[in-house]
Amino acid sequence: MGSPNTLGSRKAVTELRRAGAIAILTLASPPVNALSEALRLGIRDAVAVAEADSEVSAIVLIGAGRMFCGGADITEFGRPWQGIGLGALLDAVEDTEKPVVAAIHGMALGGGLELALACHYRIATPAARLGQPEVKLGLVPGAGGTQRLPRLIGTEKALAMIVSGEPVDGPAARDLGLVDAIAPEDRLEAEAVAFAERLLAEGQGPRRVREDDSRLEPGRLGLFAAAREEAARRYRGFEAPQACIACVEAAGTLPFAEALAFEERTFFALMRSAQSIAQRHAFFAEREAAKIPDLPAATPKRPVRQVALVGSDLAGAGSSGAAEGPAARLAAILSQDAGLTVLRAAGAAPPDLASCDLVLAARMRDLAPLDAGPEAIRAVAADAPDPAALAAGSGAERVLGLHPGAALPGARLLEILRGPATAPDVLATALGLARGLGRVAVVTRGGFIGPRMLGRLRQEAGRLVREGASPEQVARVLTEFGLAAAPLGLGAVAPDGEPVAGHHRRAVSDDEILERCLDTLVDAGARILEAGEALRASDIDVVWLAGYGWPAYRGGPMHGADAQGLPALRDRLRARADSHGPDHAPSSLIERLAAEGGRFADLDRRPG
Ligand code: T1G
Repeated sequence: MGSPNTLGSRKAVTELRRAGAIAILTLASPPVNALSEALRLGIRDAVAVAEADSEVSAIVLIGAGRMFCGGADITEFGRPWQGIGLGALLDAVEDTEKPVVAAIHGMALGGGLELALACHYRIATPAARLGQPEVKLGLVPGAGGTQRLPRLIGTEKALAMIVSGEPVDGPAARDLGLVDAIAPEDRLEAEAVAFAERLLAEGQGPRRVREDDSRLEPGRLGLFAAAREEAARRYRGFEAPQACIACVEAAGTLPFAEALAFEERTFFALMRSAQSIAQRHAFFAEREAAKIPDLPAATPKRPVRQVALVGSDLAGAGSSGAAEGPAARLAAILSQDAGLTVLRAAGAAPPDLASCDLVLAARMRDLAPLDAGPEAIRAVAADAPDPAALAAGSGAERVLGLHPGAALPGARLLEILRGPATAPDVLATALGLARGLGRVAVVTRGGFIGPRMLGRLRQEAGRLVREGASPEQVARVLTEFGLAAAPLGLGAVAPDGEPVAGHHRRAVSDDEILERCLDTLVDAGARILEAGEALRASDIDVVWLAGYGWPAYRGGPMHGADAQGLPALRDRLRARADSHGPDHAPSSLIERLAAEGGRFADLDRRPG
């Protein structure tokens, strides 16, 4: 045994070696060892080979590259398991007669952790991250995680991990009993082999999680009711958290095999749900947004160590609790989340800017009279910078726009407005800044996506108030949809223009308010898209998901419009243009896609 395990014409995705009596099975399917059909078959075949080899007494399972395993292959979702189902594979691993030790570094997420749970022993590095993030994709763990994890670490702790989707690191995993030992990064394989050899020396065989119910806590009165109540409060509108609770509860009420079947039925039902489709769309959309077609990944970045904030966008500057504008908020984010030194030069004579790598201005005009260093990047962080000004004057190649999205807790967007002259390395530096901040970058042209669309939404809300809706009603409808109305300036909407005289005011239904607000938002996005100012429709979704509090289970405004169908949207906008004026007319992109039976997603053409 020594040649990598190959599956016919398939690229080798597993490798089987031997160290004495220990078989080492390596998952080798970059970039994240996702459990694709090929990898599942590869593991099945390699385990069978090791099982049949009389010179092998134990098996170590380890991941090549950056991690153990990033989970099931999300690109395969939407159809039944091909080749061998993940659950069936894990049952086969757990059934082996020779002890299997999972050696975990980097990530063991979703199906990756479930694979480790089906092994008989687990060791991990200190920096390893072990979790069941399926709930963030609108799913439940679908390969035994809701059944094995509670048996290994107890029902309450398993509930917390599965419902939150948050991973734990190596030491925390050991404290939970999720792993048996911690091994240093550079000795993981050797430590796993030594661990297996000790098992053999001690006469230890397979230790199957499914056979030990002692840590289940079915009788914990109120545990599940409390979990349901907490999930309903924290994840309002999401279906998956409640489904996770039901599956974990089944671990304590049904025999293992029946509970596994319940979990799998729940998993596939959620996989077909609109919420999970939206959350998987969001997952891939965020990763697509980082891909800028004309910017090679190797483009050099400039160092950013010191930032100066010039001008001031503190509304009511100086007053306590002044509402901070995007520039001030971004300066605070750069200081708090990236640890950069930020020199504030609001009003007073600006400090020595020559030492600043990045000058952040609240308005374009604050950038003009600057004696910033010749290499400093100059960024404007205003809602509506004049795109022409981005290209004016000398040094335009070092000018761009940056916008942190709405002032919302959890916002993790950095919109990057690329000027006509912005140089590649300056754009690459901004993308690197976003990564350093742990924020999702979306690159746009012509103007920021979020503020422009939010402006159209506020305008439509104002029209609705002018026609008879109350500001409170508009705020309630948008809040019930899942938006944080008040931080988006939709909490107390002023009428857009003169309110219609008393007797002309009319009752406006909640449905009309929501429909008109969403339709207007989508049309605004479509106009940005058809102007070539957003690279993808999914980028627009990412702006709203990461920067304006759009509920993840709805996938973003453009995804929602695709799901509802563009012909119906076109017809509503046309009808509204007839009744309310040409401003409501559908963009030509919506007209074209509706006529072709197309979707915004067709413009993006990617998996998921
Ligand atoms: N399936 C398919 N592709 C994946 C993938 C996955 N699970 N994870 C990542 N990718 C792709 C990603 O799209 C990108 O592709 C590349 O890998 C690098 O990813 C049955 C049902 C693991 C922490 O939810 O959280 O198991 O853009 O840029 O920043 O119970 O990827 O290069 O073409 O994010 O180093 C559960 C999802 C699945 C983890 C690595 N697993 N992945 O982060 O790289 S459901 C997850 C992540 C499941 C079972 C259930 C992150 C990462 P491209 P990346 P990264």
